[in-house]
Amino acid sequence: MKFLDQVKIFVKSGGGGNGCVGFRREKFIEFGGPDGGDGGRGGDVILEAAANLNTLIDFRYQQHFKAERGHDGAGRNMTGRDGYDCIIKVPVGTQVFDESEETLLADMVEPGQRVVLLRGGNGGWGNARFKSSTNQAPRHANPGEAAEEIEVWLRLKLIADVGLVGLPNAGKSTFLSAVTRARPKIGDYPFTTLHPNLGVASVDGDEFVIADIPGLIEGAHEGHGLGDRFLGHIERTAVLLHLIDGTADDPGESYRVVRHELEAYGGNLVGKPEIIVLNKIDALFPELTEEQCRIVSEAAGGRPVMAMSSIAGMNLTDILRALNDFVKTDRESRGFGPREASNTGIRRFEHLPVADEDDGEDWDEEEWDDELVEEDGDGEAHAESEEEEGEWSTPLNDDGEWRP
Ligand SMILES: Nc1nc2c(ncn2[C@@H]2O[C@H](COP(=O)(O)OP(=O)(O)OP(=O)(O)O)[C@@H](O)[C@H]2O)c(=O)[nH]1
Ligand SMILES: [Mg+2]
Repeated sequence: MKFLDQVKIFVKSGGGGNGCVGFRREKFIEFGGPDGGDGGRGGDVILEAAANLNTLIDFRYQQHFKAERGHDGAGRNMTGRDGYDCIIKVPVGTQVFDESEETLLADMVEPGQRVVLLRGGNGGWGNARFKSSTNQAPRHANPGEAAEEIEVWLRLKLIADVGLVGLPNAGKSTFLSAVTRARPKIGDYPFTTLHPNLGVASVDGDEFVIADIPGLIEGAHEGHGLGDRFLGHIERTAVLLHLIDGTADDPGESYRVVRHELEAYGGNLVGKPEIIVLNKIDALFPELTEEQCRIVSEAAGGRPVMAMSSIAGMNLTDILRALNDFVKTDRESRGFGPREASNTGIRRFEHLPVADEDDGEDWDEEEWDDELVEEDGDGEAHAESEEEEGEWSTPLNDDGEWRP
């Protein structure tokens, strides 16, 4: 299918942090009791519908998304920090399917809508939780809940913002290929384009989707040429870009023919904003360009006519800007914010840069060391005996260093 943009991504939630087995040890305090803290919760994987994204292009560069693991608990009843969520921004209109591509898991229709795709694992309990009257020194802590991982398909149905109309050979496909990365077929014969093409253009940091459809000829509404059945693809666009071949003998007539077909089609196409552009001016002397523009303008009831050349790259930016103004106004009237270039869309974690996965060791070891030395003085806080050290964890190792 032409209009479907789809990608497969791998997502993994954060596992829970492990509970800690620890005992309170202080000079002159006997039987300090268990004080191992719980592990933190792992981060969720969350999808968020972003109004300022258009395409799934970002997912070409990154397909693996992982939330952060919960940090392990520690001695002195310290609970491990929760892992950060992984928030994946997708364009509004994205559907999420499971690996088989059949079951719909989520439908992202509202800007700002959030769906939790995977939940992070719970943290394990530390040994302080297991203390009871019959077991006052439990040497057992729970491990954190395991992470979940799945592969899902993201599917986006593109909706065009700008529709290209004009007679065959007006240069619609050439324009699309000049301002977007789309590579439609181009030829100097009518009806080169047999099915619609889409491309994403960007100007001044904004992006919009342009649809190139087969050319219209007189009687298209009666089925002449390829007919007007492709006009349905541009019914929901914000603006039409009407291209006219500047080398035509009577560009005014070209304009009228296409307008007439749009009228006959209905669907409020004639009521849409229209930008009229005389194309191929690289092949014309300046005086002739002016003359042709005047003729088209007259046919269009005195409306302004712009001039450009897709092949020579003349005035393309001006035209994109003019289109962008209409697209932005239309989007604002529908409650969407302005669009931005999409490659800024993915943020793995909302608050912090990504911690290196799994080990959970992002604290400053020296800082911890100082504190411990101060309170514990001579480094008494060691495991009770050599054999026990292997079995359970204590916040300090033999050298009195912090060991999570
Ligand atoms: N000199 C000149 N030729 C152009 C320009 N733009 C398009 N052409 C030529 O015009 C011819 C038709 O271009 P297309 O882009 O295929 O026209 P189209 O409107 O898509 O035509 P259909 O798909 O048949 O409706 C090609 O030979 C292009 O090279 C231009 O700016 N200057
Ligand atoms: Mg074409």
